[in-house]
Amino acid sequence: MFNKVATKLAASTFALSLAAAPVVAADYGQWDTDGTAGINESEFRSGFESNEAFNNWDADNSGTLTQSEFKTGIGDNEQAFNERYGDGWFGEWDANSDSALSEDEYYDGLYTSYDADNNNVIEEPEFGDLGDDIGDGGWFDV
Ligand SMILES: [Ca+2]
Ligand SMILES: [Ca+2]
Ligand SMILES: [Ca+2]
Ligand SMILES: [Ca+2]
Repeated sequence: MFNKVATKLAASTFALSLAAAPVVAADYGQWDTDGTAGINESEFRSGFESNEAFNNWDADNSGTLTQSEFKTGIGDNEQAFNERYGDGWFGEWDANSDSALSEDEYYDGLYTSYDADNNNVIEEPEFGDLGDDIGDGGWFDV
């Protein structure tokens, strides 16, 4: 009797771990915190702010990122980054054209890039790329 219950428990634990296997889906749930469908800009910002890439790349701790700080920081991932966001991404994100990205410009640029259909919400399929970029081995994994 006890063995039977234990076996059943083990089986359901196994099933649960299989269901949890897609890491990106689990992350999406962590980012989508307010219960409304999709990730809005403030959820995106809270999710992204725990990522250290911006601070690490900002070598002189000025609070803004120049193109050369970015190039040094991103290293070998520069080409993949340009492919993801488009070759002119730096100029597009630099809303006030001072040749440096503030944190606001950086997050706005990222958010807009991942929101592929421009409806101001990042849905789960759009989150797929972000999950890759911010996860293990992605360029934000610094
Ligand atoms: Ca939400
Ligand atoms: Ca800087
Ligand atoms: Ca700027
Ligand atoms: Ca969208």
